Amino acid sequence: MRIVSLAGGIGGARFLRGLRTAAPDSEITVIGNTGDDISLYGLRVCPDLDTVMYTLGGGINEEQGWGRREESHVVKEELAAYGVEPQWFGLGDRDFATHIVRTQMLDAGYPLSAVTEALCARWQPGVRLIPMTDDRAETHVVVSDERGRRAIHFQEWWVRLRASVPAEQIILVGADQAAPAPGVLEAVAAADAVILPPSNPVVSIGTILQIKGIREALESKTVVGVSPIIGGAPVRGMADACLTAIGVETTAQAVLELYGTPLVNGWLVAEEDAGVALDGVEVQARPLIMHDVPAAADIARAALDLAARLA
Ligand code: GDP
Ligand code: FO1
Ligand code: CA
Ligand code: CA
Repeated sequence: MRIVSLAGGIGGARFLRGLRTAAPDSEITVIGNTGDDISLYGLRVCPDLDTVMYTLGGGINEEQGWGRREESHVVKEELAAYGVEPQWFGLGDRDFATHIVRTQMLDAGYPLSAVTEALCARWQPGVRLIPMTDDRAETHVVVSDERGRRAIHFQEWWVRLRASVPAEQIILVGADQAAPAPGVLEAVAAADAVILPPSNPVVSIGTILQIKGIREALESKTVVGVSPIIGGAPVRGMADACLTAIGVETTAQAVLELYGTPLVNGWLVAEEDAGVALDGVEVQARPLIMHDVPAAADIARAALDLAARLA
C-alpha cells in the first residue's frame, strides 16, 4: 500500500512514528512543511523537516519535541559571547552539524529535496521525506508593536514572542513562485490513502496546501485527517493563536470546515468532540492523545481503516 502524509513538526512526527508501526509494509511518503525554515548565522535551518527526520530516526529530544537528544550548546554560548544575534533561537551543537551539511549542499547547488534525502541516508526514518517545495517560501506574521505594523519571520513570532502578540495576518512569502518539489505530485497521484496528521492546521498543513497544485492533487484522493484540537484547545503549542489570526475557532469542527470538502473524506476527533459533523465527511471519535508510540499507532490504524472504507 502507498500512503502519503503531510507533516509539520511535533504532531506530524509523533503521528508518523505511529503510522510506520501501524503500516510496516507500506510505502510512506511524507510531504514536509518548509514554511518554518529560516536562515541563521549563514545556515539554513528546516525545523519541521528535522523534527520528522530526528523523531523517526531516533535522534530527537523527546521531552522538548524538537532538536537533538544528548545536546550541548557550546556554539550558542560562543556566538552570544560575540554578541551575535539572534539569541532567542537555540541551536544545539549536534543540530548545528545538520545545518552545516545542509547549507554546504545547498550552496553547491543541490535542491532542498536532494539535500533532505542525503540527510535521511544517515537517519533512516523509514519513510520518504520530501519538502513541500525546493523553492524558498517562508511564513511571516504581521504584528503591531512598539515599532509599528510590520511583518516578522514566523520563528520570531513563535519562539521570541511565544505568539503573545496577536497575529494580524499570516503570510507564506514566496508562495506564488513556489512549485511542489519533485516527487510530491507523483506520490500523491500514486497514493492509495492520504493522511493529514494532527499538525498545525494553519502554519503546517495550511502552508503545504498553499503550494500550487498540492490541494488540487489531494482533492481527488481519499483523505483522512486527525484533529489537532481536542475539547476546544490544541494538545500542545499555540495553534489557537494561528487559528484566531485567520478567523477560525479553535475547535475540531472549525478545523474540519477549514480543510473542507472535497479535500477531506474522513475526520478523526477525540471522544469529547463526538458530534462534529460535515456533509460528505465521515467523522469518527477515538482517543487522540499520542501518549506513546502504541497510542499513535492506534490512531494511525483508525485513520487507515477509515480511509480503506471510504476508498
Ligand atoms: P510543530 O510544527 O512542531 O508545531 O508541529 P505540528 O504542526 O506537526 O503539530 C502541532 C500540533 O500537534 C498542535 O496543534 C497540537 O495540538 C497537535 N498535537 C500535539 N500532540 C498531539 C496529540 O497527542 N494528539 C493530537 N490529536 N494532537 C496533538
Ligand atoms: N523552539 C523554541 O521554542 N525555541 C527554540 O530555541 C527553538 C530552537 C529550534 C532549533 C532547531 C529546530 O529544528 C527547532 C527549534 N525550535 C525551537 C522549534 C521550532 O522552531 C518551532 O517549534 C517550530 O518551527 C514551530 O513549528
Ligand atoms: Ca512547524
Ligand atoms: Ca477527497
